Amino acid sequence: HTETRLADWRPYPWKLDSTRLAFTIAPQATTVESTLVFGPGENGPGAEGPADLVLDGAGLNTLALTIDGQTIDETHVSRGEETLTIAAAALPPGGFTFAARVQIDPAANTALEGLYLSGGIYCTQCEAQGFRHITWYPDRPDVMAPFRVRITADQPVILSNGNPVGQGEGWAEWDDPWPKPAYLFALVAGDLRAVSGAFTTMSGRKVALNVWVRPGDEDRAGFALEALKKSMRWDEQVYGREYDLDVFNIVAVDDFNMGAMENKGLNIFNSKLVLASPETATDTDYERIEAVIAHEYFHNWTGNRITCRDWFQLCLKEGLTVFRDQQFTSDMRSAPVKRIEDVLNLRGRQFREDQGPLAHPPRPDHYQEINNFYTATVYEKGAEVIGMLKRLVGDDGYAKALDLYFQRHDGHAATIEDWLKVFEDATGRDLSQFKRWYVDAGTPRLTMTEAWDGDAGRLTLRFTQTTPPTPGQPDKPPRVIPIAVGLISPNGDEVLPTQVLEMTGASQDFTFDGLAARPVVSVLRGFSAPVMLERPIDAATQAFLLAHDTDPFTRWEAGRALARDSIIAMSQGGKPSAEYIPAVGRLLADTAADPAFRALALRLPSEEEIATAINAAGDVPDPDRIHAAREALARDIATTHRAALEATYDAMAVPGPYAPDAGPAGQRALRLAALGLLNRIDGGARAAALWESAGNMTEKQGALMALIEADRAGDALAQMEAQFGANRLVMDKWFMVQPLAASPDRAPEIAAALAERPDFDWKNPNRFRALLGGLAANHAGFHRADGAGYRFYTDWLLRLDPVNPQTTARLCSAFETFRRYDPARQALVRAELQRLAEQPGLSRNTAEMVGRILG
Ligand code: DPP
Ligand code: ZN
Repeated sequence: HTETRLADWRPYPWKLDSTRLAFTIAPQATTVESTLVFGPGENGPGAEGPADLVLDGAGLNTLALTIDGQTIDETHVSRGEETLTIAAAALPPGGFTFAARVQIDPAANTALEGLYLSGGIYCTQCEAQGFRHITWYPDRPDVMAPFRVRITADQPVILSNGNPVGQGEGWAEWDDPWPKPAYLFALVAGDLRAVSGAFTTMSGRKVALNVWVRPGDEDRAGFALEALKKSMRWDEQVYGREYDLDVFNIVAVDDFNMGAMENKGLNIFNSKLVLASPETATDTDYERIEAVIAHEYFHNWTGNRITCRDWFQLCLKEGLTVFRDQQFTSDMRSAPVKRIEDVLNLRGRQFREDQGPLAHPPRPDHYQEINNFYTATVYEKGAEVIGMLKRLVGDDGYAKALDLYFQRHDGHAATIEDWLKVFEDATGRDLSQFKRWYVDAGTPRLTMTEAWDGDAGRLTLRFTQTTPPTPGQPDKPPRVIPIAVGLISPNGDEVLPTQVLEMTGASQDFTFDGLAARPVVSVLRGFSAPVMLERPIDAATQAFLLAHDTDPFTRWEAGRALARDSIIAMSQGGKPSAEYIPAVGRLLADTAADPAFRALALRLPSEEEIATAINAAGDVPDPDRIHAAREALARDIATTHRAALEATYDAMAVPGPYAPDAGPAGQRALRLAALGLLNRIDGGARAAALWESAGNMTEKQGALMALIEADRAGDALAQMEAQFGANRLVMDKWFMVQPLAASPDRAPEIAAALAERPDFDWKNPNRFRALLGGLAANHAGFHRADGAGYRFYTDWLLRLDPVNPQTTARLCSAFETFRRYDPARQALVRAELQRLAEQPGLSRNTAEMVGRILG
């Protein structure tokens, strides 16, 4: 398949001045009439002579094509696989109107790209290249135009982007004055109910807000609406960004490949990121809903008003918007807790990606299928890079640069070079070395060694950086690394508050003078750079940092390292660190600390994290031994600290009605962390009691997972099904937790039995991901030595691929770590990947993923 390359980007030769669309909606035959007014482009016919008109389209039944009202002579038309080219000879050089009439079939659209039906609701998904499934168009983000859209549909609610300009029985017309690329187009038609509110912007304009849901779901949409208002206020207060239309609509649909989509004025969401009630959603769901509502809203400026010149620049909008939603959540909830959660997520998904065959830079320079680049690297590492930039230029420099970015690029399609230039112009810094973070893949290894000169009272820290090879990038020059450091005296007082060291060389020394005694170094505070830190440090010093560090991230990290080292040692036949179990006791006794922080500190690293660490140390992880070691450590902790865990469990019961706020959510998290440990020694008794008494889904799900682990969940699962059988989102949880929490020796069989059920609605991406993702997240179960996990998983990828290539391709990443494991497991995975590769008609999406993973 052909590759698209950044180096081949050329400006579009024509300027699209306006887009008019008229839809006549019907399930099998929707007609789309488009009228596109083109003028000469900046680099178009005037500058470079006559230019052809190249339009993108896929799966269209073309009924008519005209230029200035005249049918285009077929001799001027040539057709490619997904393009239509009209020869320059047929185009008046001063400008023209292109019109097309096409027919499409939304009912047959199972790929969920373009216009499709989800449970009777017509909706669209056009990012990245879905619009070409709707009509012929320059489907590229740097072609921006105002849209006017008229929709005729036998549906009570008809929505599109922008402001409503007219409506009647069975039709509506919408006008979006803000020039936008086609990927931000959206249309919705269906039987929907609005949960409505209003927002008055900083300049006093009133905006109508609606969250549209299916009849019956209205009582689960209020939290999303409030999150939207908070997001709008926050973006005004922190970034000075005001909303720019009279109405903001959000629609929840059940069938959606991604989480949500920022279409101008008409966000379309996966219903799991909108609908929430205490009985159906967990604290984590609430936090995610708030964050994703914010994320999509923030795109209105970072993504929509300023968009990407081409898809290689995806992290320009995604990295920045993730960074902004992380800031928002930090402000709404607990900043230290949010930082730790983000680092866990980064390490669990992005570091994993960066160390395997799918590694790519935040700004890649080639792809076969852009949908395969909506990755943890583009999103989460893209956000980390902005965090580093802010640390390097300071808060004021960041604010100035962002103001300049909005001023200079509003209404345009920009690049990473444009982004870095505003920082250079606003702060006077040279960012050429910093740019490596955008163009190089791989996670740098940062080592630190210490030299102490007691006579001089001088501490020298020596840092060394190297980045391992990644596909296509064997050698990488050093990067700029901001290293936040603090020094703590042996009595526990901080002698040097946080300082940011700027490392630019491959190896570099930093000295600290005037120290009365050798301090303990707290390094990479706040996780100041996305690197893997290696330092010689003993367990006693880690325990000291866990007790005394003033930076919550490095404090947590010290405990994490002790737990990780303990499990690794146990999995290799050794003993847990002597420091770790007593340190857990101190943590349980520290009732003054934030419960959410204590919950994070109490939770053991995942088996996947242990496997990653063993691999990074150059050894081969054994999934069964890792599983056994982690279980044994949990039992040791529970046995040693039984009384303190029971006291914590009791003390963290939250009285009164449920509230999804950070405070009570933190208490519930700590309570469930204690339950998880006690569950190893009480045979599931406490979990069974909690299952009976819990009044919210957070505790219900926690109890259910513990019951599955204790192998006594039969009644609970039956009750949950009886109560929530008709609730898709709750049943997704039901499908997910069973393979996830099952004993590895049964997980693949449990997943296979669930897949036989009539309510395993596998064409629904949420349901498919729940079951397959649940199994893939059961590390020892998925990697079971007999290959049953791999086989089951591949059988289903093969089945889904012709139906929904995007979702299939994403799920292939479960195999990205396969080279870490022993030769027998590697051979089993390779055979499954071969089976995929040899499938006739395999989608371009999946073929690219399989090809890259096989290498
Ligand atoms: N652009 C979307 C988002 O990240 C993904 N389709 O919000
Ligand atoms: Zn986004």
